[in-house]
Amino acid sequence: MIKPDAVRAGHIGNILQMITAAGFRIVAMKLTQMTKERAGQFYAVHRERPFYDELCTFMSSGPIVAAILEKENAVEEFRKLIGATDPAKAEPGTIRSLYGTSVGENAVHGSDSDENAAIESAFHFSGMEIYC
Ligand code: DAT
Ligand code: MG
Repeated sequence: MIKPDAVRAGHIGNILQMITAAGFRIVAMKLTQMTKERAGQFYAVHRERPFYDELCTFMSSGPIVAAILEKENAVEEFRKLIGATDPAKAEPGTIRSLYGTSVGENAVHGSDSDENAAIESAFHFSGMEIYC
C-alpha cells in the first residue's frame, strides 16, 4: 500500500516509478479508502500495541493505493526497497527514507511473509481484479 501521507503529498507517481524500476510487476492496483474498522482488521496483529488506535486512524484518514506486486523473492526484495519502519533509520534511497516523515507516517506498507501477502492481497482484491 501507498499510505495516506504519501498519497496526500503527491508521491504516488514517484513511488510507483521506483517500484517498477526495481523490477516489480504490478498485477493488481486500486485507489481506495479504508474505514477505521477495515484498517483495524488489516492491522489486527498489532491490536495490543500502544500505537494501534493511532495507526488505524491514520490508515483510514484518506485514500491509499493498494497493489499486488510480483517478483522473484518479492517480500524480501520489497522490504529492501522500502527500508526500515522508521524513516529516520531507513537506508538512504529507500522509499521510506525519501517519502516517510515519521515511524507512524512511513509512506508505504509491505507484507512481511508470503503467507501474509496472500491474506493481504485477498483483503483488497477479488480474483477478477488480479492479472497474474
Ligand atoms: P512495518 O510496516 O515496517 O512492517 P510494523 O509491522 O512493525 O512495521 O508496524 C506496522 C505499522 O505500524 C508501521 O508501518 C507504522 C506503525 N508503527 C509501528 N511502530 C510504531 C510506533 N512505535 N509508533 C507509531 N506507529 C508505529
Ligand atoms: Mg509489518
